[in-house]
Amino acid sequence: MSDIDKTAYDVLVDKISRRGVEVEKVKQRLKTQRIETPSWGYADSGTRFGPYKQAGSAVTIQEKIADAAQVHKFTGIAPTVAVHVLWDFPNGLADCETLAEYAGSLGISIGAVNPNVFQDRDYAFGSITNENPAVRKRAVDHMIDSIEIAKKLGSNVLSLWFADGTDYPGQGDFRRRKHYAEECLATVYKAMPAEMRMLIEYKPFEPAFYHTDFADWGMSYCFATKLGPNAHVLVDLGHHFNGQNIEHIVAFLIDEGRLGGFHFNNHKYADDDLTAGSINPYELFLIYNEIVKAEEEWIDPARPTNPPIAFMIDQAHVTKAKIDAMIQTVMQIQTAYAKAMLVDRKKLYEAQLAQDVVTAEMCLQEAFLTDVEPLLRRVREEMGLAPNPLEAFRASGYWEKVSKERGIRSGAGLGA
Ligand code: AFD
Ligand code: MN
Ligand code: MN
Repeated sequence: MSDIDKTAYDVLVDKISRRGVEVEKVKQRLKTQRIETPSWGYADSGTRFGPYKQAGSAVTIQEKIADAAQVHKFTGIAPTVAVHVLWDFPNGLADCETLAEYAGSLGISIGAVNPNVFQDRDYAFGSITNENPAVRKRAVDHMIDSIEIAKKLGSNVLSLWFADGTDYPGQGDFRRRKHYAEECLATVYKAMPAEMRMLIEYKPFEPAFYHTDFADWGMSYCFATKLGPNAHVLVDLGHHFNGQNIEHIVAFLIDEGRLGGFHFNNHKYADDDLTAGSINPYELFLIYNEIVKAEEEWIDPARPTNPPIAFMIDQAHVTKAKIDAMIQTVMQIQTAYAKAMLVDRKKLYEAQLAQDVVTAEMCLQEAFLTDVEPLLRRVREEMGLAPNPLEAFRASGYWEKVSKERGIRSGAGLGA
């Protein structure tokens, strides 16, 4: 039968089978892919020039969870929501009483718990690196309270980001601040239950303009390895200087068994929190190429195995409709994963050994340039989902209903 007579799916299956890729295994892995969405992505956000309010944006944690449940309902692979302690639980533990059950009633659960030690003005000169021991203690106590909240919510991931840093040379002592941070992290680490993981995020710039105390992957790695086996590095794609090779950082951390998770987004100039893959889809593919390689290659018992990776989105869309953009992001990440599984790894390995640069590069490019839509549509149909999650959500009438009920409001969080 000529390619013209076959469906797009059959033509795709033929093509990728010729690369030695087992399509049924790819489909199964796509069905079990898991992406976590952030509660703060459903609420109003903004820029440093002010909040940008949209009619219908979620305000309460219950509304955020209801919106997140829509993303999972139509994509089938977003069953957990990351929460932000002060933005979602302004009254702390009291706000969490029935939340796990509520999320469960909507078919989702709570994922990472993010303490907030960067918004209160007490932290203007640092949280766990502050010269004032009372401020350091306040930050540590908040993180320990966040551990209690995580236990209440059934979460095993404590996700830490510190805005600590200075704006001018001389303002702070790098090494004394590092010692304060090590001491505080050790106290928090010891307070975690055995099954909990600490993810330590890094960011080289903003809001501090001269230095940040957790500036790059190496510093987070160093803090994590001093703490113990349950502390890992969190890679936020927007937290690198332009041109940095993030897929190399990812490969290195996987090889050291310390890649704890991602905050997916994309950037053009800074930490823009744009939709993943919207500016540089090839970078997202190359990152997933390292993840897929690590999933597939024989595990060398002599080397550390990487813990389960938390694939989380960290975006707070300003100009896009919130739930549309979150579904779009999940679809972008799904596409990157599907393409990365289509690499002819045998041919790539042989080309690398032979120093055949063009063939090796073409192995990646031909996978990246493969239209995987027919495969994704088939996977969704086999999962009992609409072939296009975004179109299906838009046709559902959910947003028309809630945006009319909610209107434009003020609330907690980024866009308060
Ligand atoms: C900001 C920070 C960082 C953090 C996120 C949620 O840059 O990425 O993970 O807020 O707290 O984007
Ligand atoms: Mn982040
Ligand atoms: Mn960020």
